[in-house]
Amino acid sequence: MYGRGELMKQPGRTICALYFGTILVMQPAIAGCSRPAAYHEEKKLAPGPVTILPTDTIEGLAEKAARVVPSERQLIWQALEFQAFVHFGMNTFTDREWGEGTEDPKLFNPTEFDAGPWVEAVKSAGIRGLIVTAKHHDGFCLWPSRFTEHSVRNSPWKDGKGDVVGEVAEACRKGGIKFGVYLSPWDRHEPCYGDSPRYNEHFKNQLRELLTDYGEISEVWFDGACGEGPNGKRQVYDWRGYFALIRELQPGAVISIMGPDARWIGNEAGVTRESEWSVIPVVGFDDLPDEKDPGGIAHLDAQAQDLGSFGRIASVARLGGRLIWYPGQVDVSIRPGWFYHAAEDDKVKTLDHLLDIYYTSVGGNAQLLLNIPPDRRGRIRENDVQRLKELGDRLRATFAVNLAAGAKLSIPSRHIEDGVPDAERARLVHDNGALLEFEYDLGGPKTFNVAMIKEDIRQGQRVEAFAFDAWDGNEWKEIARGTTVGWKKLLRFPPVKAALVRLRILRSRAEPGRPEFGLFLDPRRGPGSRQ
Ligand code: FUL
Repeated sequence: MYGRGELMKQPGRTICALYFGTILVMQPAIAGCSRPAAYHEEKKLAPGPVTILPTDTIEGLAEKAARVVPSERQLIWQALEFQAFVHFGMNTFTDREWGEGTEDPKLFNPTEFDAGPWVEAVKSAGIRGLIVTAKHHDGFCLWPSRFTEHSVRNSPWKDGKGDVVGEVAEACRKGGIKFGVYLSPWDRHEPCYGDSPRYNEHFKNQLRELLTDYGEISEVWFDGACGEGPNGKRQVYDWRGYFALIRELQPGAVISIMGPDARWIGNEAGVTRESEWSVIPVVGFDDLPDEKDPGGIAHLDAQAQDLGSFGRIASVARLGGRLIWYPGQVDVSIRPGWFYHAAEDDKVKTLDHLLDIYYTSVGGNAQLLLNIPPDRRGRIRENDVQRLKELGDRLRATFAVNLAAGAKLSIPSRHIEDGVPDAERARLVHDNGALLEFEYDLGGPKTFNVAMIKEDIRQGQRVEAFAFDAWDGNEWKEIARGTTVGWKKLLRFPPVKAALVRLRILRSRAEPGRPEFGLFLDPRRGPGSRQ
């Protein structure tokens, strides 16, 4: 099934297979054509899973891969781009990363807790949502849950009348950012943990409290840690029941990591893959997470280097499975630990490091979830606050003016006619190897060192390779090239001065549509910068 595919005619387009199993869907006339509306009319776009089988042809697989699109909730989530993770709880007061569950609730006593400044600080970095650890593995609840004594209700903080989750939710709402919760299924305190049906009921009760008492919840973040309870038995989580409850009570909430809406990027260092796909093939037809495969549903190995290449799609199809829209989320801490430790006060990541993470995650078709842990006062430390502002200032200074806004776009055509034989068609790509070119006349010389390319992911993710060139007055000079684009691709390079630039789409799974394009100048990026 990996051989060259038969030429296959479909209404309005012709599909042919070219090099390395890459499939190109070519339009009879590319220039100026915009297929998205037609795809909708044909009801081809699929926000749900698309089945792939050993009987699928290469052409069929390419067509399927090109039409998987995000759900509405995934689209809203992707547009957030940058969120804050806030690890705060018992561990903040015991100087640990994982508590035992035996800690005395009286240890939880922030002296100057105020969620308002958390929200101000994260907003200064350009962050648009915040996820708080309502319950970490130690089982201590930051809200006064009716289903446990192990919570803020039995702490001295506000005489047991406080509610961290409630105050953070309120501050986010006031600040105009999204609010989400981390709820650890692994609970080292809860006595019924390990008695699977009972604990699942308990967990759903807690989930119900969070989903009903705090207004809109934009994301529920589950990690997959699992252990044995006091009865010596390993807990079996009722993922199906948890998901159903979330869909029922907060249909707009994205369920992340051990959930169907967003996958773990595969590391906690802020690193993305060169090719980051949101269309992911998964083996089999089981949608649930499995604790043996952290970071995803359907037995996905979220740490694998290749998650979405066409070769992988083809090998999954051989076993039978599905294509799902499953975008990556990059969770990384501003400090070495997830929780606050005074010993790490001088280990806050540098601005350059955070910029590297930003450009490769937000600018690499993933969402950035940057953890900022408050201290024992219940405040974000001054140097972390300062770093967040520096990051935001730098991003604002860079992205304030799009130098390509108003550029005149032209799309040189390849003049491909219907009925041209497959082999002939392959020769009809541009002389420079591009399937499709977009030329931008900037209306005069502009200096830039950042470029942005975006696909309209409502029509799927299609581009497999691209190059970006500038006209130096005599000839085209290639500035950068890359593979996937998706929601957003950001490229950094030494400053270039040019009046004419072009984007070459070198490989695409289907007609790529017209990308959104931007050019920017990061004014403070020195000539010695690494990229
Ligand atoms: C992991 C947890 O074990 C860590 O403590 C942290 O919360 C991280 C974000 O997820 O699974």
